Amino acid sequence: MHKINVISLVLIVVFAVSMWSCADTSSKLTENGIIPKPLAVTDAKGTFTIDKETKIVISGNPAEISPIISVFQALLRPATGYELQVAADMSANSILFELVDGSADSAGEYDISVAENGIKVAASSNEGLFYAVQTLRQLLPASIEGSQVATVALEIPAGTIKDKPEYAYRGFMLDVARHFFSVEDVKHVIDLLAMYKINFLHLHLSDDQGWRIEIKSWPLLTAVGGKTEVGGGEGGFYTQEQYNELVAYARDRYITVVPEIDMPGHTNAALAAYGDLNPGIIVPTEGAIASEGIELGVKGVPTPLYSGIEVGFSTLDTDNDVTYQFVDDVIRELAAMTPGPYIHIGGDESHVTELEDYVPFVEKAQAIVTKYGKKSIGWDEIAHAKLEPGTVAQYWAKAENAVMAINHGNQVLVSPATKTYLDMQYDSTTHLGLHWAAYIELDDAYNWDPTALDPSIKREDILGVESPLWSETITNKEEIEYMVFPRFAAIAEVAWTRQELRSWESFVTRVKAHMERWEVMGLNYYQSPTLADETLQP
Ligand code: TNX
Repeated sequence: MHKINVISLVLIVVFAVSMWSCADTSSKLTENGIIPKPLAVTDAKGTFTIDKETKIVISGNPAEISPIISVFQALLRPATGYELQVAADMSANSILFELVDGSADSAGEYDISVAENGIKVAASSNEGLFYAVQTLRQLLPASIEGSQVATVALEIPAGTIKDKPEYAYRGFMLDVARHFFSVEDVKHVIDLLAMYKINFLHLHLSDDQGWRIEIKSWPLLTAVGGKTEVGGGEGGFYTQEQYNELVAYARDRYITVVPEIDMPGHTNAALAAYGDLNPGIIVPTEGAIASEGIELGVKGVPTPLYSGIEVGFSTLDTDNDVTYQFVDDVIRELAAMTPGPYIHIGGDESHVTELEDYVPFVEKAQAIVTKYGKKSIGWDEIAHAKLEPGTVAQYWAKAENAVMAINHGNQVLVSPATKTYLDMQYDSTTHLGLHWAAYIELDDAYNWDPTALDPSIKREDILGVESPLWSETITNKEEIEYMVFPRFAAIAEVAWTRQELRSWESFVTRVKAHMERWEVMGLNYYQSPTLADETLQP
């Protein structure tokens, strides 16, 4: 009896000490769980607690700052029930949001300083203030992500955070062509991207299996080309109204949409809609693999719809004026729905377009994009063409193509398939995804440096980093979540945080804190064995 009591006493003491040391750990700002990791963090004494009496104070043009205040209020509302009020002056319990003057290259920068009597947030742009809000969010307990009111203290340890993105373009690509995803699903993705300070959403809007954006001057693109998807499901498309809604939803979260029309290959859905675009080459029949069921396309005749996952079998007729009228109309309508600077013209895997046809096609498509006031992005193969100033080559497969673009004086967006492709399986047991490029575990997605991919690709040549999710095997929101998390957290940090500040050990601790958030958010994330607690291993 006595012995048992002593043991319990010892256990209680051990437990209390470990709880105390936990509490102590979580009370330091430098030991935060922020992803992507900020530029610099310091500690100070004390903590600040947000409660229902906390006031928000604005410094700067209220009309400019109020959207950010709404984001902050909305963030706190579901899990706290608080309706934080705006006050004119600072008090002993306030959060100041201040817009300050800044230079052109300070986009996205922000400072936070937390003291016992309040928080000050300063940035030279709304975007910076928005990122500061995302950082504050991550400093609050995971329960803040819940949709039910929970009583937890909203304590933030005192100290300062200075932050600034490394790359100007931090992107995610969603393939809505192989499988179609609803407006609601895309909004959900946008919400998740915003949390990780992503500022570009590239939508892969057309491919062999589907055309997903209404083009009023070519209505069959969606009426016919939008009718199916991989596996033969019903597919779908966005009306221009719905698309504009997505663009606005993203813009409210400081995310710019980059629409992609993949050309001249990956165009079977367009060829199925309009036979005039079809040069008459070999196309696989519905659901066929390359070696069987091959059918000869007939010039000028629509191809059958396609729901398999082969690539590289289709091409627009590059030697036909109708094709350029088509490209002009599509880009014109798309540019009118695109407030951002870029239109993506695809250009990958045009295996059945002769190089002598491919090069002038890309140059013409690029000129059309320029005519409508936008800059082109294309997959790295476009470097075979003469690129205009400002055109960006997206390096996914061949460093030599990226280097060719750089030698033309153009920048590259890095998306190496072996590191950033979120449709790659985690390992051979992953029930979703492909593995033609690699198996990509969480540490593979984290442990690489965009400036070390090739000796000829230097920091100044890199516009940014983008992580694509191709959807041949991905059919719904839960599957998107599974492939994206936790790897996307790694890529977001590669894009935001300078190389010398990143470390896998630090990332592991922080991503574990995010797993708690994902639990509360109900995300279907992958439990990476790279995060398994070593002390629990045999
Ligand atoms: C290659 S990446 C493709 C896509 C596929 C992807 C599957 C690129 C530019 N082309 O068409 O969906 O592989 O991983």
